[in-house]
Amino acid sequence: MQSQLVPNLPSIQIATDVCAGLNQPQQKQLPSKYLYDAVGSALFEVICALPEYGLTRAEERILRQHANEIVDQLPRPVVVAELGSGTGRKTRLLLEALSRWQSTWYHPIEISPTALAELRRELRDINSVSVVGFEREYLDGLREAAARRVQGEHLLVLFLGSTLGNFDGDAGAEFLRVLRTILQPGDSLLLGTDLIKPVNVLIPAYDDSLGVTAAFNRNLLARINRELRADFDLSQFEHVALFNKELQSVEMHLRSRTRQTVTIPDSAVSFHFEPQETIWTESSHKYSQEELVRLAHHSGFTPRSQWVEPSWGFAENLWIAA
Ligand code: AVJ
Repeated sequence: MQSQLVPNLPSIQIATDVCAGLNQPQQKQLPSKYLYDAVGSALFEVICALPEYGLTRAEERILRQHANEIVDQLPRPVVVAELGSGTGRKTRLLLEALSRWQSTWYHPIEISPTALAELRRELRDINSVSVVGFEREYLDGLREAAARRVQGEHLLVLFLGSTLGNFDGDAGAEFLRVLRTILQPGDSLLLGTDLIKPVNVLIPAYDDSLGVTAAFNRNLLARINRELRADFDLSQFEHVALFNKELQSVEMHLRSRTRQTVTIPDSAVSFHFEPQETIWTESSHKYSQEELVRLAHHSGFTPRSQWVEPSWGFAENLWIAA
């Protein structure tokens, strides 16, 4: 396997985003993408192994059982771009299935250089795959990946793990619409989506008994301390998972135990917290079948096939750009 990385320039984006989020007058918030530094990514790996969090294992079961069937439905030859590379365990199943037909260019798109490096190691032994990773935001990376294809090649975009559900409100639909404009008719999207399920299953999945998800959430503050030299006292913020019925989303928050002030000296700012005030750190939307069909058409795709894991409730959707 051949592999290379297109790196990003170091940025002050995180400082800007943190200040903007903590300055929100109604509900303080922090972007969930910053949960995934080296520590956060390692904690997320542990979450995926927890009995309460069945999402990742459900998707892996679908791909293990149906990878050949999925690949057989794709227009080929195909170049693969993946939004958020994860560990590569799920991707490997698809790339191996593809290798029965072709050798493949694979473009993981990921803002975490550690995740990209681990992914390259994980896929090193698949001979028929050439990896060129982009350390970019999803749509910027996708534009670069799309620009590299040659006449006659189709693009397959992988967006697994129900990461789409982390876009709040209409942002997910809007994201898919923009994504579609980067594609050509006949290109495809393999979209992993967690399905609606009982609240008494969902809450433990995001508030597990070992406290791993709590650590994952609170690491966001630890990261801001590390990278921006802020002074969050981690013992004064607690993890909260709640279900927003109206939006059909699990929300993670960090709740201040007391009245307190947090300072980021490098940015010369401080933020005040009331007792019980929360920082909203992530939403994880759960999809219905009807919503998925609507979403596909609304964003310029035709649903082609769907594979459902019934015991947890997860759907892998293959959509073709109309
Ligand atoms: C990887 C973003 C899909 O929303 O379920 C897991 C992240 N957050 N536990 C999800 C997550 C808390 C996960 N995604």
